[in-house]
Amino acid sequence: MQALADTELIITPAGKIYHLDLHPDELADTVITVGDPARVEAISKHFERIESRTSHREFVTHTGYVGKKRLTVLSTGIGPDNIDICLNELDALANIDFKTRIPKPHPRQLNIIRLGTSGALQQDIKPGSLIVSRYGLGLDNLLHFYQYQPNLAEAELMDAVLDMEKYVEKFPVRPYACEGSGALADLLSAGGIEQGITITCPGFYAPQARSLRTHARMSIQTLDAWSKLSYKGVRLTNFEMETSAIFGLARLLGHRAVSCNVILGNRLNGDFTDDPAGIVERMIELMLPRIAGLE
Ligand code: R1P
Repeated sequence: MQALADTELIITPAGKIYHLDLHPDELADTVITVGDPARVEAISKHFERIESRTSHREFVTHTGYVGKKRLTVLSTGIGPDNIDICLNELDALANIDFKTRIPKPHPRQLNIIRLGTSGALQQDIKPGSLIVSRYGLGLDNLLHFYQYQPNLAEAELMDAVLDMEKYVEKFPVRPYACEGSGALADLLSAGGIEQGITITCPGFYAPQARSLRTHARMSIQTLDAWSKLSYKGVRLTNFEMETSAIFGLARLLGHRAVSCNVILGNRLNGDFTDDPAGIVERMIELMLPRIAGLE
């Protein structure tokens, strides 16, 4: 196999991957991703020991231990374009030899777990609720740039989307469906947390049906109509800006991924939490022991 060119795999003079500014040794097998750089510290303050701390652009990374479990927590910043960078660079750290610049013969599988915030797309999902994404529906286009072979569930979910398009207004862009890890979703959703289908949007305003001084092409009424979408008893639950891209790239690269989001607001009835920091902290306190217990 040919070595990857300097412009293909960019390694800094310090031997670190270009954007994340991490050395391969600084990566644990289980990676928690968050959007907000401040949430990295909110998670690593629960670590018993922190091995390394790195900060470059919006990418803040802490690696340390909860009990015997080594964890990396990384902020991705906002949006699927950053997920393209983060997932490819995490995989390069795990699976490319930085000396020879050649992919290693036996790839290492990472657990990639997003702990995020999100808007609800069902009337009955209240702010403060947790949703574990079982599937992603990407409106963000990222996976369209990759050669991607949908699995059976993804093909069937897309059939359900195409069926709905017969009577519900189409999304302004062609969606793609991505499946997360069922095993990780079951682990994080234990105790009755709902597993859902999560829409990933390429922006916060018009792509999430918000019109301040512009006019969004997709309305809340359209989203309300799409809330009838379901696949194998899993309904459309929420939207945010990273999950589908994480699921798609993780599957392409052979990693396991899941996404757990706390609901800040309900977009169908306008309810918004009065304690955003508190509900994020409660998600972290509930999820961290589950993640630390992963085999
Ligand atoms: C938008 O405010 C951001 O918040 C949500 C969205 O996905 C987007 O990244 O997630 P985080 O709180 O994890 O950033």
